[in-house]
Amino acid sequence: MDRRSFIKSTGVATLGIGLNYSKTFSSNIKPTSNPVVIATWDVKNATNKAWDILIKNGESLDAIEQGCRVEEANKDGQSVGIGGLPDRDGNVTLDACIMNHKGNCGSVVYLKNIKHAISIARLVMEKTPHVILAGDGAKKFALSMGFFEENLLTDKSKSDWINWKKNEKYKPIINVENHDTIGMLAIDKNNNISGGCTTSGLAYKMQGRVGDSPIIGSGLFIDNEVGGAVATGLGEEVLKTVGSFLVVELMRQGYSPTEACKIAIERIVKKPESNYKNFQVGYIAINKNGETGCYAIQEGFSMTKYDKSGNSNIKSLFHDKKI
Ligand code: SD4
Repeated sequence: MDRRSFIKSTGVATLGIGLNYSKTFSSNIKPTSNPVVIATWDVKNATNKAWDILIKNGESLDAIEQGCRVEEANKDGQSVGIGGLPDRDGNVTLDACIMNHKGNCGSVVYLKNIKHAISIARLVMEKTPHVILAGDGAKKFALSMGFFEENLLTDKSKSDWINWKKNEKYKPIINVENHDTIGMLAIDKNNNISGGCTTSGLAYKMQGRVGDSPIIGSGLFIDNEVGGAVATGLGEEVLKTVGSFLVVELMRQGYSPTEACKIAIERIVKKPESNYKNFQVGYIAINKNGETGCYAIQEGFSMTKYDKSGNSNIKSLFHDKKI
């Protein structure tokens, strides 16, 4: 492929920007808007909790963990923590990961009966020589760290599952109740960026299925010199394009957070035989300057942002709209 067709295919031409590596971020850049926290979907309680920590000079990693825990403890959220919709056999299984400004990360997959998956992911990062713990091993580790088991299947999620079983049709739902997997990114007053992602995954998935959310590079990626990104939506499509890593690498090339998210979404949309009209993927991103952005395939995605001007929910641009 020559340079012209490469530029065209990556969407650079559409955006009217060249591949200008001289724009590469330098750690000398002094952010002006910090602290900032952003999260996928409409989760103002979660960003509020994170902001409380950031504004008191707290570390972005603590803000991320505590912010994500708010949604994990919310029984009404049916795609994260307690209350999450189960797999097709009735098991609520959680996936989560966390990454800090030093490039360290931890993750849990297929975790059962422990609601604060994000905290277990952090402990995997801090207390073990590993990055990912799965299933029974993840639970055993959580119990050894003082966490306790509880039933995560609420009456509401159980009755939704029983209704679903009448037809057993598996179709990922677009924009579940505007409030889905939580992905969160924060930059603190010391200009350090961290991120986290926590979910019960897709409703009625096959037993054993793991999505993008706990996979570093797909569901989440942080590079403290450049920025961070996190994904929500149909995890299989994010995994196939290593979406969050892609967004961060695009920001490294000089793209704004919104532009980077847009190009990563187009990577999915333009795949051969892509049936993107049937599913949703959304990205949010933050760069070292504290600038933020988001982009999705379908209308209906949003990002919650808490910065010095307050806590607000911002509608995302989506595939058919030009930026
Ligand atoms: C997954 N990406 O397990 C998650 C689910 C999600 O909005 O984000 N839903 O594929």
